[in-house]
Amino acid sequence: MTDIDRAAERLGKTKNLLVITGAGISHESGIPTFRGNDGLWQNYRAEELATPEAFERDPETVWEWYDWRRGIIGKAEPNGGHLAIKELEELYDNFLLITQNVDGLHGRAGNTKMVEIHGNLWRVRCEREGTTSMLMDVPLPSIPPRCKCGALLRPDVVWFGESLSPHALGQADRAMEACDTLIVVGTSGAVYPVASFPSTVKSRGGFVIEINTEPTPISSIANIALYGKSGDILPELVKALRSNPAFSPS
Ligand code: BJW
Repeated sequence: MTDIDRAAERLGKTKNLLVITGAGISHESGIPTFRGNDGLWQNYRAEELATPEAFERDPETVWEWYDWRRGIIGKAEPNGGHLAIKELEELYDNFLLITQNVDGLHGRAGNTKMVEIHGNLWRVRCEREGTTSMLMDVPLPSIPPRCKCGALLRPDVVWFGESLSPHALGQADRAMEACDTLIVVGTSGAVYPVASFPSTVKSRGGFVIEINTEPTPISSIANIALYGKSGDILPELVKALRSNPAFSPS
């Protein structure tokens, strides 16, 4: 029996599925990851761009970085990995996707039972009023963009040192408590609190399946680690699940 078959067998018995994704799932859509050889932070230092201090110091540079990324993401399409996760949402009544990605590709693939736990880079927030709105222009007509009230707009994302939304954390906690299986895809497991979610699920009795091109700190606690591109492995896994005679979609 292959590891994919073993994973499909587990999914066949699963009643409540949690999926967590990171930048790796969007890599095959042409979006750079953060860490690794061609990661975004080979060229930029995180502390210079993804912190509130950096934005306070130099909003123009931070917005130029986001404008560049919005240009890449605006042209990208969901890949086979995103579409397979959308299929999983259809197959399970009890399903939640937690994505660390701010690119919006899971939503474009059709997922609705989803928490964008680090925000969304198409949404902006007024620094003075705290109100949010969508800003889809690519490239931005002026940098840094401003609210009608005159204050700076910022990307509605979670930077280092900022708290994640208590509502999103509550949803994540309930899903970690309820799920019997977690599939964790394309994350280096370097950024907290999400990096701790797989071990939380495991300690609460859940089964952890990791999908990544390479081993990560999550691999040591995963029950099954599937190494390869998520755009190949996830569709294969869904196919194996669908052909499992013991599986009846809920
Ligand atoms: C493929 C693939 C393919 C490639 N198929 N796989 C506990 C201990 C230590 C520190 C902390 C802690 N708790 C909190 C902290 C501080 C900090 C933190 O985690 N620091 C670490 C660096 C140590 N965390 C925070 O500040 C968080 N806030 C918080 O916890 O508030 C309370 C608090 C604050 C301070 C102290 C204590 C408590 C906020 C974190 C916000 C992260 N924000 C970013 C930017 C978002 C906006 C934007 O995108 O511009 O989120 S950083 C960046 O990293 C982004 C990502 O969502 C996140 C995770 O990255 P991800 O997705 O894992 O990407 P990569 O590139 O790292 O990995 C890609 C993976 O894909 C690799 O493994 C590849 O192999 C794989 N791959 N192709 C499958 N085809």
